[in-house]
Amino acid sequence: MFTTDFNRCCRLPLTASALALALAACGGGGGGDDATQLPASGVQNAPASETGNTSSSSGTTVSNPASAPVATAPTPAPTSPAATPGPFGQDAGKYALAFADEFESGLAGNTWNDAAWYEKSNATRNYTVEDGALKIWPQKDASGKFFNRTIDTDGKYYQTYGYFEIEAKLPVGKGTWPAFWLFNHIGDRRPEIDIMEAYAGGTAPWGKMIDGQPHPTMYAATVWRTAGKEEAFKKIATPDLSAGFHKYALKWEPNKMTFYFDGKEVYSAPVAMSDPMYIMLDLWYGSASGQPDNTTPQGKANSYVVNYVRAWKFK
Ligand SMILES: [Ca+2]
Repeated sequence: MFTTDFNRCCRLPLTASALALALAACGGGGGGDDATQLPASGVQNAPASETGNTSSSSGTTVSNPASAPVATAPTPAPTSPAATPGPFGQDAGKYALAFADEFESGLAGNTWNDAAWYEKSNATRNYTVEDGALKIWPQKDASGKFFNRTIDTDGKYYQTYGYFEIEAKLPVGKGTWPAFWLFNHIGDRRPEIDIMEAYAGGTAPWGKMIDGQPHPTMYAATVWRTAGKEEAFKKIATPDLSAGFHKYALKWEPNKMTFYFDGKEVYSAPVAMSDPMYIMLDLWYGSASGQPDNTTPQGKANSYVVNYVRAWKFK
């Protein structure tokens, strides 16, 4: 449990000092697997008192919105882009499109990196852009190990505030840990906004066995002021996220962050963060999803498929 909490706690490798901070912080109300078990049908907000999402570092109490349960059906196929798309479900007139990749023509090297700044790109190719989408799939490399694949805009695109959205379908299998997040490394600070992290291999309701494979049936939204300082955390129960495309989004305002699933608000937290952040799409392994093994489906057919990523600024 503790190990699970810690691993979920911070996505980035930590320095020794940051590790100590993280361990201290995650021993508290970090919201691990002992948080409320939510029904798998539809999206529901658990009572705030049961999610343990009270900050242990800043004293900020994070509350849940009183939104009604949301039920969504997966989109069987990726949607086509509008000429000037607005955030799904939002008043488009309040937003100006600032960044968009519809993944129609390869991965633009002047926009994206294919490895995090602290690692080298693995030579085993486990991603592509085809059929109008970015696909990242589980694959063992030449040494026989699964490896992290990170697609990010570090050094190439940053944004502070606005609305951030992807439409994506998630992979299945033990150990898979797909994510969509905003991040930056500024000196020793590691501000991080996890818009979507899923753990198919995790204990229900993170994942559910279907036809012999664990499917993702919940995801988490998390905000870190820096490594080890969790400001907000929410588990969001969903339908099977590998069965079709869904929209995962964040509205980032100066004193508030609001998370959306298929255009419906699922969580809001009064967190103030003001750093420029870059965009990350990745497929990693571990944490609450467990370790990948020979049961984990490899290959393109089991991809984290991202139809688009878009970001708007407030007008
Ligand atoms: Ca697309």
